[in-house]
Amino acid sequence: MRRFSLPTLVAGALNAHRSWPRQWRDPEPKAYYDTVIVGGGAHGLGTAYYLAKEYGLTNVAVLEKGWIGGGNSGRNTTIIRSNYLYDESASLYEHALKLWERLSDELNYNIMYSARGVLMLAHTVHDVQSLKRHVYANRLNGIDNEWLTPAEARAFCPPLDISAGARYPVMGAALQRRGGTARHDAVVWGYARSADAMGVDIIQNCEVLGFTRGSGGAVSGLETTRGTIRTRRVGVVAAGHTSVVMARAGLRMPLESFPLQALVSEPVKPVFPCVVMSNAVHAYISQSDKGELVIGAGTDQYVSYSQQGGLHITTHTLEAICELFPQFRRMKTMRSWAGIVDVTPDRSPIIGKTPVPGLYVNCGWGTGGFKATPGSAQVFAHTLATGEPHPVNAPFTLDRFRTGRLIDEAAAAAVAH
Ligand code: FAD
Ligand code: PYC
Repeated sequence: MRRFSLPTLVAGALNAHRSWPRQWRDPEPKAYYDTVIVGGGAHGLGTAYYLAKEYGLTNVAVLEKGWIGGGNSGRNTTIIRSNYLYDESASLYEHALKLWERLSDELNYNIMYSARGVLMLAHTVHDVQSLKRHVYANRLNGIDNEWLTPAEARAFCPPLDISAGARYPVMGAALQRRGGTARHDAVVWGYARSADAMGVDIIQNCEVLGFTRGSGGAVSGLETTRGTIRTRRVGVVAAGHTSVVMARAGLRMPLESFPLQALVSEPVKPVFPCVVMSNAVHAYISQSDKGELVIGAGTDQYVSYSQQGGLHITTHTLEAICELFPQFRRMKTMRSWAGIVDVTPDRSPIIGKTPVPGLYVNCGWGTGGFKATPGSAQVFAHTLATGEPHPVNAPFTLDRFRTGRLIDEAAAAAVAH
């Protein structure tokens, strides 16, 4: 018979009481909202949370075509880090990392942020030079990052094979100790619960089909599967499908959409202490608190909206993982999935105004937006509430693709795309 200790029972009762989805308030859309967020992922729900919390804006709706967290927010491998090369990106992701460090307290909801360290492997001389450049650049920006020898990397991550004859020899690694993981669906629920408590309407099964425009072409409302909603301010946060939504407002976005896949193994006892990423072999791995090895691959090579990527992509990733960590050869895959990521030409996000008055966009996170969630949401809320960018998102304009002032972070993306 299974036994429960008193602390476990008490914790269970508290969690059941706090669990936001059980207290689901599924509102009918109102006729008018000051602000509407399109997309009920963590970025969209977080934006609504900061609009209410920091700007007192509560006549806000989040419209989600499916269920909250059913997009990339609930499909990613939850890696959090801020070791980006360029100042603009380092500032954005470090802003987010600082918010992650206190997000459970802020939301009074355990999002299970775990700073277990992100280790990025170097397999070639080029990798060594590139990762060391990141270490130095990060330190100049006050961001922790350090270089480890192969032996130090193995001491930090004992399952790692550093033998000289390995198919992917390890020549060293960059370690960001403050990097780690968080529980993705808890982030969605935590933001949703708090936004809901402040009066935000979170409306599921509500797809945005079109935009209505008023004087000067400004946004005046949205056509949805649950009727017309009037509003004067819309923030689109519809990762993967941004181009589709924005086309409905007559805007062509500099984005391409690709499937990105991940999988988990059967659960096992704790065997893997950190996060390991290898861009050269297109593989990254950590172990969830449930015991599953969480493994991610690169994107498919062709644009697609199919949430089922090519089998050869994950096959390659699993072969690489077995080369790097031979003890995992006998593990079994439990389930796999894909999400659709939208990628800009410079692999950096777009957060800000559009040429349509009242229409704002937050997109282009490609393979790496989970780690940005709290920072992205907070600066987007600032932009929506004030009509001006926050200093952190000021460089990430849509306009940069016209002016040529790009932020080409491809080298730091850490995932092949
Ligand atoms: P989403 O969670 O996708 O939310 C957008 C929502 O918009 C969706 O729920 C969708 O249903 C809704 N929507 C779309 N169209 C409409 C419409 N017309 N009307 C209403 N709603 C609409 N990032 C990292 O930093 N670290 C990682 O380890 C990592 N791993 C990843 C692994 C995989 C397999 C994938 C797919 C992504 C990964 N990412 C990672 C990227 C990360 O998941 C995303 O950048 C991030 O989750 C985007 O959050 P979001 O809230 O913007 O998008
Ligand atoms: O950007 O760190 C990242 C990442 C890991 C997996 C997918 N993206």
